Amino acid sequence: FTPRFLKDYQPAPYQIHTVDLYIELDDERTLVRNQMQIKRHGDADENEPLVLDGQHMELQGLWLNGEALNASRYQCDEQSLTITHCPQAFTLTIETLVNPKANTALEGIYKSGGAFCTQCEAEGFRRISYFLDRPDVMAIYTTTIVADKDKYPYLLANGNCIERRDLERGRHLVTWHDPFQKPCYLFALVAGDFDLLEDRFVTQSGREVALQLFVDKGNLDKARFAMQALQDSMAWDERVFGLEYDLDIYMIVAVDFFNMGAMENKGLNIFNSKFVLADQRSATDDDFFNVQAVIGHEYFHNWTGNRITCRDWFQLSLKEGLTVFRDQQFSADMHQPDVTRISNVRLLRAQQFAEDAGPMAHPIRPEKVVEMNNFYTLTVYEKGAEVIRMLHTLLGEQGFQRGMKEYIARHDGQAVTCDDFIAAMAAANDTDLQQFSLWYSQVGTPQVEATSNYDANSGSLTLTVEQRPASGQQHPPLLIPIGYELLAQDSKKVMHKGVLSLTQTTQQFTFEQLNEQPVVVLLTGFSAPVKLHFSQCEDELMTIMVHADDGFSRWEATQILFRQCIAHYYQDESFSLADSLSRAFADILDAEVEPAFKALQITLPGFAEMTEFLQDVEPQQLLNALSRFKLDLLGKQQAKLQAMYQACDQKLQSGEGHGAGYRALKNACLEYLVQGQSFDTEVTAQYQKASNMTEKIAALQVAASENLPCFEALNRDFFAQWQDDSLVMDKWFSIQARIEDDAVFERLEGLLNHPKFSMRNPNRARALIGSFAVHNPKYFHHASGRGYDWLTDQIVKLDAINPQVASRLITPLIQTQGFASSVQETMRKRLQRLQQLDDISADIGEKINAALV
Ligand code: BAL
Ligand code: ZN
Repeated sequence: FTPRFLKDYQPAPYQIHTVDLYIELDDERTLVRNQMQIKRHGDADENEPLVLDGQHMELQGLWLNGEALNASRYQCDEQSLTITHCPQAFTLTIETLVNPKANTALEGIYKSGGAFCTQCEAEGFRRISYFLDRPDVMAIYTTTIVADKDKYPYLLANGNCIERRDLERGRHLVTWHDPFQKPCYLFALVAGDFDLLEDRFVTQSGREVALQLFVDKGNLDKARFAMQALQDSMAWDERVFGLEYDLDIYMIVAVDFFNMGAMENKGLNIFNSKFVLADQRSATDDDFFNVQAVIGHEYFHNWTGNRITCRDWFQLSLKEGLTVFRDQQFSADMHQPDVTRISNVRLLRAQQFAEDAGPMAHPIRPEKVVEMNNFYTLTVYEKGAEVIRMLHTLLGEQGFQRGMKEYIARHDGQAVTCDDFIAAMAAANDTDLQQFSLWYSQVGTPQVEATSNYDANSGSLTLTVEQRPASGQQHPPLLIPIGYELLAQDSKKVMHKGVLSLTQTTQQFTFEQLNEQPVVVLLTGFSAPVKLHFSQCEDELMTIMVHADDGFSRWEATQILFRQCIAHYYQDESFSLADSLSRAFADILDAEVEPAFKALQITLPGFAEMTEFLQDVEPQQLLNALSRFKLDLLGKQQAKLQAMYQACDQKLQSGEGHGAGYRALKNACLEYLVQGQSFDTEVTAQYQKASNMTEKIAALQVAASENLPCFEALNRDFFAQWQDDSLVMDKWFSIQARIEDDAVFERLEGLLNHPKFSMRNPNRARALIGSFAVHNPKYFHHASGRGYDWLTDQIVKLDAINPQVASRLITPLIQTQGFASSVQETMRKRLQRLQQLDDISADIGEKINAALV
């Protein structure tokens, strides 16, 4: 497993300027003829060989300037094709055969159901043809596809369609030309028989763009929401960023077999159907939210990723961090900003913080990579977006947009670096961002410690703020924006608010002329991806919980109270709920706030979030603490929770207000109410009455997790009703994996052999294996180690089929940090077993080696 290093970057000695592809599709013998115009770079040595990347292909023929190449001029191995004595400019034609049907890794050309499709990011194009498979090689593509017309009436590729005709033997040919130069990772091809939803978008300059959404037959109604989301994304990018779409057509194809969420191929996005198909009956409110966010994300890539791309893969966050920030802003504008922001932070703290503290910790711009697919991480994406958000906070919306304009003016059509982005931002705002750019190279979650001191005589408040690198890390002080509010004790009004720039290891900030001691709110809006330590008493937190302007801080105050309380339960088996906290919980339930916000406020920190805040965690002890705390809250506030549950139900039945908010709150109450096991009738009623998946699946989920008597009947009913809907079946498998009873391992074995289960379908594998490892901590962390064994067994099987998916699913096993040493040891034994296997993929090998150093 040989690593590559950012410091070793060299420009390619050759550039490929045009690519003409002729592809005759066949299940097992797809022919690819690739004709390229290539030039040697002016600075390169004329003896420099041309080394093209290529894997899993059969070379059929090779021509240079039309002449078949003599065998002495080239060498071919499992990874590359090397050609010597190349002229300065030439045409190279390569013919290869590939086998889409045997391609279970789902990179390059493969079959999803009956359709051919492609996935080239990061390094999948090398499975289609020999190529300089790196993002700084940008070319103009013309793609001709030939296939059987009955089976594959739609033949799609990037750009505009320039030719279409029938051929002999029932075949047809379609040619596409993409006028924008692009790296090969943005190449795409699809051939299949679909239902097509069509619409249009008129851009701000008056150009008409055809919008086409291709879905499996019978699913047209489930595509309408995605079409609306696309139109909303296009309008939003024009309104907020002034960015207009550039081609005459924008196509999205939904496929069932897909490693990622979706892919931003130029003009031809390919999506996991999970992020396209949605209707009220079969999709939850979260599914709708995600469809809109992912449609937006891929669309926004057209500028941040496609028009301006990455010089090399170490720069991935250049496009991903920025585009996640853009999709988060889009979602915030389309929904409630506070609720959206809290969701972003929950994901970051529950998962990215763990990654940043684990064996695969890396900077948002990694410096060393074995398998690039391992770096499509929460760090590159989510922490990357937080870094962009900090820039936005420091520069303000106008300054940020000035920087974006400068970035695009300088680099449109280029493959660039994170440093280029920062330089454009700095130049446009006449500021120095050198210290800020340290965020691109630091590892781990920084710690910030704050204390406050109020001097009543002088009316001044001094905040002393100190920053420290994450444990085991070293770096100079970062520029950390710290949002704050000062709340008056009596009136509870906000006296001051703003952003402090922490630039030194320790720094003091003084506020004068305060005639009373304020309540200090720090890190408003979660203004930096740090762990804040700022000791505040219960009264202060309760004031913030109700009166802070900033919604994130109001939510965070309740979370701090909950976390502190859960820590007491964890440390002391006889601990029981203090009246003050019970009253605070009642205040939250009584408060006049949006239901979606209230739902978040009463949702307790989960297992993963709590392992971040405790040390040497004994998993069963933590689960026990979480459940006792919930039960005690229910014991004290059952009447209020029940009333709230019923009030939400009535609002929903009367169709009043925003349904999703009431559904979220109703389900959040349900999570408490089922704890006593006396809620069986209500759960059954919720399941049976629900006309939407949000309420139905929540009822089934709590019935499963609490082992309610109604579960078996509801589970059978659900399966009978939805067995032919692939996305809903993923939900069903996920629920089965979460059932907490001693029969879990036999059940899991049965599910692996279930006729609806397939290891080759990434969504299904994630639904069963991923859900068990992440959402069934009681049995995943079973003291016997059986949970770790089961995951290890599945990783071995999956790695032989699809290393990329296997490598994602191993995450809970490598993140041993935070657990008690005996737990870590039990986990490591399973990793050692994997390390001893001969034929493990580079994807898994890189992670295990990192975990076992
Ligand atoms: N570029 C890979 C999928 C995505 O981030 O949009
Ligand atoms: Zn992306």
